[in-house]
Amino acid sequence: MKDLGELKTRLIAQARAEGFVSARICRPWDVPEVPARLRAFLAAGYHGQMGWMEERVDWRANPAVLWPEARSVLMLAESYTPEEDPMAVVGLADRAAISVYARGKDYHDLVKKRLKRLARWLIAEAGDAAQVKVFVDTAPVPEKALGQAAGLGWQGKHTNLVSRDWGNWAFIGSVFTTLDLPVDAAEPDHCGSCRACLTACPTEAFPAPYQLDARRCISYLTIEHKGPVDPELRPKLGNRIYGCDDCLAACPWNKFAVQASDLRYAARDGTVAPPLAELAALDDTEFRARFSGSPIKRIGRDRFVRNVLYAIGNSGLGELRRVAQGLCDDPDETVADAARWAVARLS
Ligand code: B12
Ligand code: SF4
Ligand code: SF4
Repeated sequence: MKDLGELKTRLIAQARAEGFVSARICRPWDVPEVPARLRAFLAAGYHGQMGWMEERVDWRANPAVLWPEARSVLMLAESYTPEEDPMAVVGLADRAAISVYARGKDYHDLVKKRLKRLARWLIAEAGDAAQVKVFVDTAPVPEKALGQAAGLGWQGKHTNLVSRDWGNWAFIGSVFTTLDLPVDAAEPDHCGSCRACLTACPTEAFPAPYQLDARRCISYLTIEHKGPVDPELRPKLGNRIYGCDDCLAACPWNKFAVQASDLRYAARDGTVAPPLAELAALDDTEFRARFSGSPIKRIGRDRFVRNVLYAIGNSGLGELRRVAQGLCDDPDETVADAARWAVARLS
């Protein structure tokens, strides 16, 4: 067996060469607090319609159960720091706000390719006896908790991973392996008395620091939630039509944010402040063509136009009433409901 300490040093260097901003190692069983917290989250119903979170709870709660032969988990952070001010578009009445992570190419594809290359490198170096599996939001893995255990950063009060070296604009990926690689120290919490993310949230989605009620989160409401959104919450969406960045943008540790690792995360044409009227007019074919390769495509035209209509209703712009009026008889009942709501708000 090769020297695993030396292999780890070269593996981390290889991960950095691939573009990951940080790479650190923990054991799969280093997250003993997760099972009780995940069960509490589910028992409170905070997952809303994300019924898939109730499946394979034993795996999601405990990575050691997910793959019992695994001995080490390499946790990786990939920066997608925006070049433009992420909040500049929020409040531009006739424009749509699309969250930073969805302005470029789908991160699942980009991160997964990098993880696979890294896994192939590891097998080539360690020999066939080593087994490896890679994940990026593709399996029931508690990525943030593992990231903290490995020392990538800590789970901030907004529940996302934050680092003193790269802020919070980063995706997380993992490489599980049967190799017994030396581990790194967990990262302690550095939130202190700060509450910036909690107060920045437009929908008061945090019942307590470090806990998110997804049912109130704009990211959940615009991406995951099917059917009509609770009328009480619709005005709070503002012009956010896909995801939300308010809590992330508020974090003071972003002064240490590093440049995005891949140019393909940069905003593509038509994703920074596109006109609401233009988006409301998209039919299914146009929607698919416009958002090909983007994570936005996943929600489909109907949910997307529903979100655009809530933003139109929140715009206060009488001239957009006509746009909403034209969708009041849309074949999709949720779109038609959103259009009627928007017309009523603008009347
Ligand atoms: C489901 C999900 C969502 C849901 C629910 C989010 C959530 N916070 O749970 C919704 C749709 C709302 C969502 C939104 C977003 N998401 Co998301 N999401 C996930 C997913 C698939 C699972 C997360 C999960 O298991 N949640 C369940 C709860 C129980 O887990 P948890 O938040 O970790 O809960 C912990 C805390 O509550 C904590 N806790 C409870 N009490 C206490 C007390 C103390 C003192 C402490 C310290 C902790 C603590 O313990 C719990 C268990 O660890 C992960 C990918 C993955 N496989 O992990 C991506 C992931 C978390 N999402 C991500 C992103 C980028 C986002 C958005 C920023 C996208 C956007 N711009 O709109 C927003 C952020 C919203 C927010 N404030 O969290 C990234 C986060 C990267 C990072 N730096 O952390 C991930 C990791 C995907 C990835 N691979 O990069 N997401
Ligand atoms: S993503 Fe937006 S709505 Fe969700 S918790 Fe953060 S600030 Fe609140
Ligand atoms: S904004 Fe403040 S409280 Fe929230 S995660 Fe960042 S440091 Fe922690």
